[in-house]
Amino acid sequence: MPICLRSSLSFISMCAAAFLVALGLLAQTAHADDELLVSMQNADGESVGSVKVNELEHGTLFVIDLKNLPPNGHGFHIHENGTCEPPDFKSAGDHYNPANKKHGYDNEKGYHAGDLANIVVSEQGTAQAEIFASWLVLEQDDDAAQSQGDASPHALFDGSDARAIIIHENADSYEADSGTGGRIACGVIERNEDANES
Ligand SMILES: [Cu+2]
Ligand SMILES: [Zn+2]
Repeated sequence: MPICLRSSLSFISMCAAAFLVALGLLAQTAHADDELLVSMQNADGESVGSVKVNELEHGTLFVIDLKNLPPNGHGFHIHENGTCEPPDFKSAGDHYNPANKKHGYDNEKGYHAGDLANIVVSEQGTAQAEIFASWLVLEQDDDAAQSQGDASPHALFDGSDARAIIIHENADSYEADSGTGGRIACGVIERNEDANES
């Protein structure tokens, strides 16, 4: 901004205004990049709704809006591979587990970074819920990781551009044997490409 080098007062204030506008644009861009929309599909390749993955100041929020699912509780996890091949969705691999833990919130050797809370589907086949994971961020911030030491959050895209959200047949017991059974829906969480360009 060569205009900023001029010393007249009016140019200085114009320069400050241009800088503030630029800051505002930057903030907007950063916010948009922090929210990813995941389309969920069932074993027949039909849509069962969506999940918004939204990085907040202190963790990651999953905003769930689902339909056409069987009623009652279902395990809801992040799996390591960002590929959803129906009908069994085994392509998504195991639970995302960068810290080499065991499964389950109620397991003394647990839990996986990809372990999330169950969703409950209504008699109408719909589910609206918000699940917050304080231990997850989208991208690793190196400065934050150093200052927080062992308590540093796990970055969803550490070592990969994509992960999967899986919905299981049964509710998760939160114990070592999750009891969740088969995989009934899958969606790919993909890194926002715009974030890499800026
Ligand atoms: Cu799972
Ligand atoms: Zn797990």
